[in-house]
Amino acid sequence: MPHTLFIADLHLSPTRPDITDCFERFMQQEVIHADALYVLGDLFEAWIGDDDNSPFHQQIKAAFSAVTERGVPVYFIHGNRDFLIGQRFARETGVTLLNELECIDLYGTPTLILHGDTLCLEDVDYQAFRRKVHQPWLQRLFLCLPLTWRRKIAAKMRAGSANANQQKSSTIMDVTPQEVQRQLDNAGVTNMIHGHTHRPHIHQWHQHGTAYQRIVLGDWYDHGSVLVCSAQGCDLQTRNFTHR
Ligand code: LP5
Ligand code: MN
Repeated sequence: MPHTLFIADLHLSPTRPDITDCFERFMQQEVIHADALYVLGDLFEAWIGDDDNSPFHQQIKAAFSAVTERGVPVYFIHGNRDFLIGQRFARETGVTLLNELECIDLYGTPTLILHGDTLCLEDVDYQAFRRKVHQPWLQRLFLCLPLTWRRKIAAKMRAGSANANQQKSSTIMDVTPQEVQRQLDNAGVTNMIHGHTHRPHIHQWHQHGTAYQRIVLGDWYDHGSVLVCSAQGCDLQTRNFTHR
């Protein structure tokens, strides 16, 4: 049956070969049979510039090229860890970079897709941080720095983030329901798919007699998380890290 796949929050890094193995298997065995793959951000643990062409990054890029060369389109929306993925990465992999918010036609159902960080408005510290690091001049400056410096700054940011997150309540780090509704209404659609919060679930609710659906993709920490959508609907599935 024709189907489209969605993933997010893999946080790929050389320190987690189990996640990389599962991702490569997924690309080679599943994505090649799909109509399309959407990666909704945080594919990498941290991305510090397309010029960081390490053997690990070459390996991941090869996995994308193998799929796109066989004619399966792959679309990417930036996450809060890899918002610096740029056109060079896109050229090298055949992946199409999308805007932070897109409306796609999913087998007849208009669906809003996004990473999900922009829905967490109660996390005011994060939103302030996001506004800063999304300034084009700051990104250009960062990308001019030597890779060793960039690696150190990214590590500091990751540590600062882990530390800050320990002080935040789980409500603050979840989406703000009013913002979900506002973005849906603004786009004039009833369906949304996102990641970021690491709380995989299919939420369904009614508002003024209209049915709404919000699908949250899971992270790839203990197992893979894959959303499979067809004309029949969407199914949130998991994948084992160890090959059985
Ligand atoms: O990522 P995660 O899951 O830990 O938490 C996110 C939010 N944190 C972030 C920060 C990223 O993890 C850092 C990624 C580095 C990317 C590569 C470097 C590119 C640099 C480009 C510069 C132009 O996104 C976290 C949210 C959480 O999701 C849930 O939504 O709460 O937000 C924060 O932690 C933000 C903090 O509240 C405030 C900022 C702390 C960062 C300290 C920076 C120190 C930097 C020193 C640099 C010299
Ligand atoms: Mn995220």
